[in-house]
Amino acid sequence: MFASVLLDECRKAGIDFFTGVPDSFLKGLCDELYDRFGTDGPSHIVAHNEGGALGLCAGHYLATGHPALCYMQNSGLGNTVNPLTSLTDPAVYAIPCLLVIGWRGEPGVKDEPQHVKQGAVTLSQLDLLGIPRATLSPDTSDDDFRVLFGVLLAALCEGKVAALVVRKGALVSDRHPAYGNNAVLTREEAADLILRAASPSDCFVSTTGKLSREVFELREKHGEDHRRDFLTVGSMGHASMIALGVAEAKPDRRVWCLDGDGAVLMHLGSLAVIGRRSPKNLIHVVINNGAHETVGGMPVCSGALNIEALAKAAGYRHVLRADSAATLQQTAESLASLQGPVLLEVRCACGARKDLGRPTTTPVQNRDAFMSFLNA
Ligand SMILES: Cc1ncc(C[n+]2csc(CCOP(=O)(O)OP(=O)(O)O)c2C)c(N)n1
Repeated sequence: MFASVLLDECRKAGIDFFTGVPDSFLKGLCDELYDRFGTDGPSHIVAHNEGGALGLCAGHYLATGHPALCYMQNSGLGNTVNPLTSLTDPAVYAIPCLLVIGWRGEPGVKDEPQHVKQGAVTLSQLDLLGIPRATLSPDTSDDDFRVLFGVLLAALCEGKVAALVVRKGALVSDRHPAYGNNAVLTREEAADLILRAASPSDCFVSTTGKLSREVFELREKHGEDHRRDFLTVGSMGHASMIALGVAEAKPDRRVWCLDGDGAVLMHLGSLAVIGRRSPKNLIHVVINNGAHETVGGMPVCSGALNIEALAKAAGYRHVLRADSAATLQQTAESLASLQGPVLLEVRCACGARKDLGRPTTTPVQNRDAFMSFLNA
C-alpha cells in the first residue's frame, strides 16, 4: 500500500503530527513524510530515540487533543516500554497515539540475527502491554486497510495507544527524496583509514548498521581475521558504553568505538559518563553523515548538531575533526600520542556501496573471538 493512503487517512482522522526514528521497512512512510513536511517543521520531527518520540506525541496530544503518529522499527519498542507503561497507558494518563512499527525478524521471514528475537516477540509484547494492533501486509488493499485503520482509531478514541505492524514491503511510496550532504569522504574509506591507523593490539567496538558491515568486509579485504572487532549489530546507541566497559576492565589496551551520529544522539548521556570516567585508553570516533543512512538516509534530528562542543562539555580530553582522507589519515596517526578520552568526528558523505555484504560469522562467534583476543 502507498504510504500516502495512510497519511491521507490520518489527516481525515485529525492525526496531524508525526515523529519517530526511521526504519528500512518504513522507508516509504519516511520518504513521504520528508517530502511533505521536511524533518524539522511543526508537523514532523525525527526524534533521537523512540521513547523520546512517544513523549513528543504525548505533549502534542496534551496541547491539541489530537493523537499523533509515532513510527519506529520494532527494535525501538524497547525504548518505548517505559513511557508506554507509565505515561500513555490507560491506567496512568490514557494518552492515545498511533504506533507504526516495522516488523523486522517476522517469524518465517529470513532476517539478520539481531532481529530474530525481537521479531518473534513483537506481537506478544504489544499484547502484554494491552496495545490493540493490526498488521499491514503487502497484499492488504486500500479498502481493507481502511477497515483496519477504523478499528485502530476506535481504540485511540478510548484513550489507548494502538499499533499498525508493518510487514516487509507493505508500505511503499512513489516519492524518492534525495538525501545527502556535500561531504566527499565515504564512511567505508574513513573506516579503512582508522583500522589501518590502529596498532595491532588495539580493539574496536563498532555501531549498529552499515558501519559494522563495512568493518567486517574491510578485514576480509585486507586478509585479516575479525577477532579485534566487536560488531554491535543490534542495540543501537550502546556501542560507546560497550567500549567504555571494555576500556575500564582492560586499561592497558586501547579501545576504539566506531559510532554513528544517529547512534550517538540516541543515547547522548553516554558522552557524559565517558567524560566523567575519563578512560585514557578510549578513542570515540563518530562518523557524522547527518543521516540514518543504514535505514534509508533520512536526516538525523539535527544536521547541525555540534558533536565537538558536546564532547568538550562532557569532559573528553581531546576533541578532533576530519573531513577528508588526508586530514583523517593525519589525525588518526596523531592519536597514538594522545591520552583519552578522545572524540574524533569524521564528516562523511551519505551513502554506501550497493554490494555491501553482511558478517558471515554469527554474533556468538564474534563474541568468543573478541573475548579470546582481549584475554590473550
Ligand atoms: C533502537 C533502534 N531503533 C532504530 C533502529 C534502526 N536503525 C538501524 S541503523 C539506524 C541508523 C543509524 O544511524 P547512524 O548511527 O547515524 O549511522 P549511519 O547508518 O548513518 O551510518 C537505524 C535507525 C535500530 N536498529 N534500533
